[in-house]
Amino acid sequence: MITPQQETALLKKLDAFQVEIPSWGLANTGTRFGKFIQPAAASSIEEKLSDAGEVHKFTGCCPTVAVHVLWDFPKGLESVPETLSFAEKYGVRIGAINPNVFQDQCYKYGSRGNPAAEVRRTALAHILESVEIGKKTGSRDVSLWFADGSNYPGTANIRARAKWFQEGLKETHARLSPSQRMLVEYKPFEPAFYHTDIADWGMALLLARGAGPKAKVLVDTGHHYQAQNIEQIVAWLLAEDMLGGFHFNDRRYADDDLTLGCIDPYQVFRIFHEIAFFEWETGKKPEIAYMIDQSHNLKDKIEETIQTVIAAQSFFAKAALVDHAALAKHQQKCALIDAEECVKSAFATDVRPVLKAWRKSKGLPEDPLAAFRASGYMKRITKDRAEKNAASGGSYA
Ligand code: RM4
Ligand code: MN
Ligand code: MN
Repeated sequence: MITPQQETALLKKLDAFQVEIPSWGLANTGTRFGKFIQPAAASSIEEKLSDAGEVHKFTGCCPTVAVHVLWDFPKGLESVPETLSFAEKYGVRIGAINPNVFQDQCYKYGSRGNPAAEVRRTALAHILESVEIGKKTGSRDVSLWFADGSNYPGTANIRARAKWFQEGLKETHARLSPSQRMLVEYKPFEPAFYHTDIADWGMALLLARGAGPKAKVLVDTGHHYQAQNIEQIVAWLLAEDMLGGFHFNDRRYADDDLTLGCIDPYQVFRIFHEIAFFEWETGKKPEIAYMIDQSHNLKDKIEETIQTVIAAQSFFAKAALVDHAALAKHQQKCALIDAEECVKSAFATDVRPVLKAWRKSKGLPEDPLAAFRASGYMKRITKDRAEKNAASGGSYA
């Protein structure tokens, strides 16, 4: 049961909770074996921002859209004014800028970790252009993920590559404006299968620290080995003032990019709990970018995005309900059952009525998914985009 006081506090907290959606989650994606084409998928930045605008319109908590430079700014800096005008037209803002140093042929053996200095320079130039794009779009974060690594033992100089990364990240940091940050993402494997240059949070943390004070670590929930305790990583990063943000998704096996909380809802709750507990205990309010990074290749993309945003809001709300003062006492006394029950009862609380109340107070539909379905938007874009999408083909051949 949620008390009226808890409800008032929660409504206020929800006002400050925002989720950033990825432009690439609205486009056609697939697996290693082929792309699955959906007739309504977005294939231009205008369509992606239009779809993102719908998600924001119905959920009220997704004002920003993360973008991938090569996919969304094909002409780099030159594409900025047009993109900004689309964002304005569809009622969203441009969020994290994601450079792409993994797609071009020159990156076959790596980008910033490539033994060829020329390729490293090409990668850095693209990242620096992304920083400039971020200045023009008014984005706070440049979000860096590197596919770099090697497939066979003995084929790469791991230490030399780490040094090249350190240098590149320092140079990137030097170009940030006072309002910009850079986020360093890690991933244990894929596409590289023997070693990945930035494989875990320790490596990301060292690189971010070495780069400068505006560099933080980005935790993609799908980028961990099976048994890893993600909320412990989150707790450590918070304590070190190094948690910059998340890429939310869920997985069963590897980096599956499934809907947040679809496999392990308690995991998402535990992450939010560590953050809420930290904030309560320290009185600090770290700047955390809550972003989604999913591949909506089977479900309808806009609907899955709405579903994800609501999931994020509800785990956030459940974690906010933990009685922190009581929990601290139970922990101090090692009252294990009481401490555990304190956390679990918050997880078990049905927060849907509060989320509905919050939406109502904002003039939003109480059921965003149903309202989106009733809006006719899907029908319209399916008609407009089906032909172009059908022609795009799903084969990698
Ligand atoms: C990676 C990583 C990055 C994302 C790319 C597309 O696995 O999660 O954040 O930008 O996929
Ligand atoms: Mn990611
Ligand atoms: Mn990933």
